[in-house]
Amino acid sequence: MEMGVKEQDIVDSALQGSRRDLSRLLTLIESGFEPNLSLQESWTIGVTGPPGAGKSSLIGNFVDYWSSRGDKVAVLAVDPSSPKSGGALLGDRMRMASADSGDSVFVRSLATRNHPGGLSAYISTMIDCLAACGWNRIVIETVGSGQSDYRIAAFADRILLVDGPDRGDIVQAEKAGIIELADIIVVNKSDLEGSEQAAEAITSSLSMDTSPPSVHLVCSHDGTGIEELIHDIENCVPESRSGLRARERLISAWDSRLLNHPELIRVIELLETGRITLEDAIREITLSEG
Ligand SMILES: Nc1nc2c(ncn2[C@@H]2O[C@H](COP(=O)(O)OP(=O)(O)OP(=O)(O)O)[C@@H](O)[C@H]2O)c(=O)[nH]1
Ligand SMILES: [Mg+2]
Repeated sequence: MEMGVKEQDIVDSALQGSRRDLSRLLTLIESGFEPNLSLQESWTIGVTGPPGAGKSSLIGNFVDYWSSRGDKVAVLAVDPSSPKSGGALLGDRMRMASADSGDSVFVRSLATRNHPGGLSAYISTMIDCLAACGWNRIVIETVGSGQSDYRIAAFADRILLVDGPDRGDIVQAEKAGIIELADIIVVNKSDLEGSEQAAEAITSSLSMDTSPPSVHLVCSHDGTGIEELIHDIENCVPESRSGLRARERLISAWDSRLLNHPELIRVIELLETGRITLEDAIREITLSEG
């Protein structure tokens, strides 16, 4: 999309701190708009894990900590599965924080359903945009209900995997290969039975790794272990897993390109009816690349 006068006004206003125009700008980006921004260094963390593990609650803790320290925290919540605990919870925090510490929290929900190839085409631009607008802590919350969901977390420079005391959750994460991507693993709900065993099981399953992620047992309800966790997050070296993350970003972008390809339906039909081979199909797609 070409940048028109109206778009430029929105960009300028967002850069000057208008939250409303920042929201509008993110909506424009979702529809393919690429603003001309001077690149800013960004600080990003992806928070992923199974539905209900406590990602939003944990992020709420981070928001309180960072905003009270004077940081500006932006949260991109991808497909919050429970609007009540996700969006609303952070919404409450946002109101709370803005009451006593100014406009220091910005929360935006993003739905993948309108984007067949996922959000990978937009997420980097959104991050750049938030950073340019002065948000110095950018959190991406994604529900890990499938590999491509987890994968979006790889667009952040640090990855936090959140789990509950239920061993089944971590097995799911293992299968999706997210454990290798995680810089830090959090077992939340330490107030519940089984959480300690879950943390131990995870730690021992990682003992063969050369640089295993650290494992934290926390309770986002009463704050147990949160400060140590934040300390670890702050000291996390983003370079250590950058190769793995680059790989995931590439796969996301590739998937997205394929799923949005104008010839995709035609090529699938040809495949379906046996008129071309899989090799031909790939050639068709790559040759007709615009
Ligand atoms: N007992 C206990 N419950 C918790 C804790 N943290 C969160 N919960 C509860 O777990 C439920 C899910 O919490 P959320 O923070 O919404 O979890 P989530 O991972 O963001 O969930 P989705 O975004 O829907 O995938 C809520 O009912 C929380 O109150 C905790 O430390 N202890
Ligand atoms: Mg949530």
